[in-house]
Amino acid sequence: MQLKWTAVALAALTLVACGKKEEAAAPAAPAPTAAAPAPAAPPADALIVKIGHVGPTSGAIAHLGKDNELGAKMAIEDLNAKGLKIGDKVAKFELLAEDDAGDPKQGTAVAQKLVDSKVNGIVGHLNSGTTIPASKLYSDAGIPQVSPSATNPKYTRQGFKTTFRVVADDTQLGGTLGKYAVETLKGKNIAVIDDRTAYGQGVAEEFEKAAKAAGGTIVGHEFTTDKSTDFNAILTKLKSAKPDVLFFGGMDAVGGPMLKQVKQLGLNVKFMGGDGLCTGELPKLAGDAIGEEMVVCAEAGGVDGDFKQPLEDFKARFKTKNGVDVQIYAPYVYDAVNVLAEAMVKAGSADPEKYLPEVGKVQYKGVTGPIAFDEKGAIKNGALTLFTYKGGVRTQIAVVR
Ligand code: ABU
Repeated sequence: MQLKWTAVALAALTLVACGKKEEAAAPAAPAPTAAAPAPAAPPADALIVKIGHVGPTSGAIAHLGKDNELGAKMAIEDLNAKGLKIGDKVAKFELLAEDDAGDPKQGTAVAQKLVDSKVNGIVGHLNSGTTIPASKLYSDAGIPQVSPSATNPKYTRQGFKTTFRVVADDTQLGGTLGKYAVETLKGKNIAVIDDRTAYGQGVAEEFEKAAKAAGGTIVGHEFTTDKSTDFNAILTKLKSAKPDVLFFGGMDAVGGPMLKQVKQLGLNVKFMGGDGLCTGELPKLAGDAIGEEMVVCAEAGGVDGDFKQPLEDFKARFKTKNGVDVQIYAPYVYDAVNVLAEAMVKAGSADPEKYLPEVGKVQYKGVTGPIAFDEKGAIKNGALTLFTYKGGVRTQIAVVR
């Protein structure tokens, strides 16, 4: 994989110590810099458009599911306030929000419920392990689905016409991080742990391939689950191989406690992970084991240049409205809802069969940057943002394409 580093990115990379603390850009009570549209009551004959959203709003990563759901709510409120017209009717968007608890079986159960409710479009699910099985149900029903965060490449490679993703995938995430581990962090002996989920296993395999291709040696690859809390045995085994980098394929709810045990065992490593690790919550979950620039991870999206301000504005408005910072993917959810709405406007219809062809042709300028899809529904020219944690705050290193 060839990385194209922007001048800004390179400068940021060499000056990690001066990296921007993104949460610092969203003060406690900021004045919104992007005005929210004024609320307007929809007319009595408005076209009702049902958008289904699914994420794990219960369980260990409920903080991430709620983050996504809040992004969907903001999009729906903004669309309704704009009084958007689809065909000759003003649209009234309704959010049907479901909880899949990050569980594949619950994921397909709520997917069926949303299909039965005749939703016009789906945004979600959050996890690859729930998104992939649910996508078969949406595909069979002909309902467009845009995932804001499921990064396993298989999701858009099943031959379905209904699957779209507004973030980069695990090939790009794992590939970039593997190369970074060797070329920038100068890792030589690299250990890997994955949680055996569709996401964790996939991103770890891509990381491993790229790290080996860049000249690193994989000194061990151990396995855990997305519910485990005790990593003593696998960390002790890996410690004996003297790794200088440890990559974890999994989510922050497991990665945080794992970091605590890495510290307890005295493993002297750079701790790396994909987007599931790279959240605002990680410092709380890891405590002081987060270290100082010890963790390096990546979000599967990113903006630079003129696109930075709209994302900052969104994050500030999100904080004002919800009283919490964005965790990671709320802005991508916001854009995913808007992509569906844009396709409906272009088609002059919210009928899934009529507007589906327009989703693939969308050229949408979102708060997360420009969104267009390739022939499979994957984002074109997707970016990544590398982060570290400095002073307990998620801090941007660089945007990479
Ligand atoms: N992309 C990380 C979290 C979601 C997932 O793909 O499982």
